[in-house]
Amino acid sequence: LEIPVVADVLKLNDEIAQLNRQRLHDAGVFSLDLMGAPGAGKTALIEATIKAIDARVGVVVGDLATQRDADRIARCTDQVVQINTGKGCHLDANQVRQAIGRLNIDQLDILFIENVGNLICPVGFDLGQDVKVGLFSIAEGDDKAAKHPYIVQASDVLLLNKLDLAPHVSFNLESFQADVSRLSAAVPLITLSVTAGQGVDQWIDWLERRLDR
Ligand SMILES: Nc1nc2c(ncn2[C@@H]2O[C@H](COP(=O)(O)OP(=O)(O)OP(=O)(O)O)[C@@H](O)[C@H]2O)c(=O)[nH]1
Ligand SMILES: [Mg+2]
Repeated sequence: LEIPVVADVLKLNDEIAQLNRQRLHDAGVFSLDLMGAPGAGKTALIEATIKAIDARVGVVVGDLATQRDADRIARCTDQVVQINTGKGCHLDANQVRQAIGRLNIDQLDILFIENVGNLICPVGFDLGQDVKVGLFSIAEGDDKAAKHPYIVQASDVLLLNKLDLAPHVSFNLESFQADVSRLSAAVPLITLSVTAGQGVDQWIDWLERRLDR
């Protein structure tokens, strides 16, 4: 008896992700999958980026419930779609495919995909993005890179937010940086405070350099 074994449960997701990638490339859109813990500042980063960059930005935002993030982002761009995942802890390629269908992607230069606040589940799912961005904040503690190695290793750039809170939380930056370099020697780490506007220019520089490529 030959028992069928399904080895690659992600195969369908990856195929749809590839279609998303092709569609976005055909439209000349650079796309980012923004991953990070709940409250790390993902939406705040997107808002600040739209204000700072000279480019047309669309946003797909995933949350279990509510359209609060989309309501915030709608003040910066009308190209925004909210996905409610229910009990789902991450976005998948098919949800993103449907969201892209609601956007005017031919009119965009950049697409941000704000993933569900979670350091674990979003890592394994290709959405069709060009780059994955991992966002931490110092309020979460300096051990989070070491405790969540896969997001560190899957990210093309890492951001460490809420530096303005440094006087109020104990956070050993050298220890965090050492964990990051051990896990992913080449990944750039940009420290910033989105609300204080500190370091945002370095993030914009990184993004513009990627856009130029
Ligand atoms: N002190 C400080 N607060 C910040 C900073 N960036 C974001 N916040 C605050 O952190 C809270 C969460 O920010 P959001 O942008 O909603 O975070 P998020 O990652 O999108 O959260 P979820 O979508 O719920 O996972 C808000 O109250 C922000 O104002 C920062 O640089 N410093
Ligand atoms: Mg958010």
